[in-house]
Amino acid sequence: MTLADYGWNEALALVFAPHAMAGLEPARVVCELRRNFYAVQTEAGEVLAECGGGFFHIAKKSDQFPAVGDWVGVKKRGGEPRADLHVVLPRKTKFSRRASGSEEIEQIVAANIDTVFLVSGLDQNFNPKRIQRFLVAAKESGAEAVVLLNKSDVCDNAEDVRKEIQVLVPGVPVHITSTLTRKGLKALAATYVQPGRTLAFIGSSGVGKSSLINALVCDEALPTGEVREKDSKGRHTTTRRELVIAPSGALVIDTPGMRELQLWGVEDGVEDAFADIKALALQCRFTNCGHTNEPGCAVQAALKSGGLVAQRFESYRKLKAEKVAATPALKKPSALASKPGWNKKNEGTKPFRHRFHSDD
Ligand SMILES: Nc1nc2c(ncn2[C@@H]2O[C@H](COP(=O)(O)OP(=O)(O)OP(=O)(O)O)[C@@H](O)[C@H]2O)c(=O)[nH]1
Ligand SMILES: [Mg+2]
Ligand SMILES: [Zn+2]
Repeated sequence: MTLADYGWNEALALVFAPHAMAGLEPARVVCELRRNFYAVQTEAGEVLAECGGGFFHIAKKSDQFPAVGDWVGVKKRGGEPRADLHVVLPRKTKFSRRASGSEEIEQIVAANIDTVFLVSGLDQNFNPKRIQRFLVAAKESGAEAVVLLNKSDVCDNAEDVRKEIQVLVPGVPVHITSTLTRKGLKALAATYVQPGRTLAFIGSSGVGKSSLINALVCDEALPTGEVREKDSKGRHTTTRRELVIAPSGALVIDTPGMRELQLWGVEDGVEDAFADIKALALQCRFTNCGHTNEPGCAVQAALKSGGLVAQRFESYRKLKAEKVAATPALKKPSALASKPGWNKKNEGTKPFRHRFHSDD
């Protein structure tokens, strides 16, 4: 496996040149093991990289710390499969959420992704509002967003649901899949699973993210878990974000299920995800129109004529109203964004090279 297999190219090499001059070697973050420790892929193989004191000195904000998918500069320690992580290259895209907790901290779920799949289960766990939320975050990320409605085998009217969702998210591909019957998988693989492309799978626990990755690309490399029968809730089988390379050459990031997605830096994402409403708003008579009962409101007119679905407008309003700090002031760098979903009891006991199978 070379670094090119992980997506390294001439454009990146150009950006990296000054760091190479300074004696650093390029690498891609494939797993967040625990705070400040990352498994990174270098040209010569995978090593354990640590963000040391030097890194803390320059990285002040949470989003400056490495995330899975990042390109970084490391310096190997002589004779060991270990390295010090010195620098994170600018990101092409990043999928962020607000970290849980009271502080406003950006948590980067995955960096430098081309496509983000928002996976929902067509069982009881199904939630259209959540899809719209995820979509706003996806738009904000800069990556292409695709909605997957998985577990179609347990749903009698999957196509009706798909149409319903499609109306809510115009312009975004919405696919029906099943890892049991393999419905939709071939088309997905043909369209999205290509060498050098980085794909991320995001959604609630138990919707089938790891199953989809296995079925699509990875040949059972990732552990999957049962869902509870009574409420279809997952068991948080995947516990950390991890990038794996598929036989097809695609790079796939699996993520732990998120109960909820707290939006981060949402303003542009909302506007982009609701471009149709934005376009309507430009036609309102008043530039500061609140789209409630102002005269000449194009949004209300579209709602009346059926050109705009009421449920979609409602989501737009709710998401706009959500309080999100655009630029949080962090007191200390220890308020890390990139907290791995890391299992405490296993601290230090697992050799990191076995990480693919060690989360169960
Ligand atoms: N009926 C049905 N079950 C599925 C399908 N895909 C996955 N499952 C099952 O759903 C359960 C959860 O699947 P996982 O792949 O572990 O779900 P996940 O989204 O990775 O969950 P976390 O890792 O906990 O976030 C497993 O029992 C799978 O076998 C599907 O298409 N149809
Ligand atoms: Mg999983
Ligand atoms: Zn208006």
